[in-house]
Amino acid sequence: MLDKVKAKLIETKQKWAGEGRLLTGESAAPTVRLPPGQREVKNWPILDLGIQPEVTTANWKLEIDGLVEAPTTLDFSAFMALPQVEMLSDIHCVTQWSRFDNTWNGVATRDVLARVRPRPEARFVIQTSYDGYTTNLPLADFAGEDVLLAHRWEGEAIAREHGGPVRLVLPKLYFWKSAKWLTKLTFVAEDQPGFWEVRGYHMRGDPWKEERYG
Ligand SMILES: Nc1nc2c(c(=O)[nH]1)N[C@H]1C(S)=C(S)[C@@H](COP(=O)(O)O)O[C@H]1N2
Ligand SMILES: [Mo]
Repeated sequence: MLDKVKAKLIETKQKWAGEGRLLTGESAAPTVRLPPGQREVKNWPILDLGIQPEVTTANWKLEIDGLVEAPTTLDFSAFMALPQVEMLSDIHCVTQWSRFDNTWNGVATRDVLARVRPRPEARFVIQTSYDGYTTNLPLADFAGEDVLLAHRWEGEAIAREHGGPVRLVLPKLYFWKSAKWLTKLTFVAEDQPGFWEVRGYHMRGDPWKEERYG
């Protein structure tokens, strides 16, 4: 599927990484709401590789594997049977837009972790999506109390273009770390770069440290 992606967009973003574009050289404490080099938008831009897979709640599944005691595959009803939470958070995209106050409903990653029980060697999580996208995270970031696998935004099912039926939402890192159309979580001991990380983007991606490029 990735051969059909927006080659031009990928080329441009890869070039920015090479040139260190958009870096202000400033850094801010996480207490500052708008991270350096960001501007607030009121709309919600759509960013993806040009493929918006059509996944329904009927055929969606989430596989959780790798270094966990209890690997599992959840269909949508098993996912909805897990404890449900509501969270309010901000989005920060590496292309410099931020969107404040998004209300999400879904399953906290903490409850996913309680279910699969990562082994002590597990230190990173690789997300895989239906469009072939991948992105990596430190387990400590994935486990944050504000992180969830979301199925609703502002009270509505997450639209296909924004990654429905289920996407990750991790507010403390740039939004490329939040996979849309999520279908797999793999727990690993060694970090592995994902789609943008192999193209020059940061392995962690903290907006307040401007970890845009790696
Ligand atoms: N599966 C998948 N997830 C993805 C992407 C993608 O191309 N495919 N793009 C990432 C990027 S770069 C951003 S900024 C956000 C955009 O999410 P949005 O389109 O809902 O704003 O999704 C991230 N997750
Ligand atoms: Mo992005």
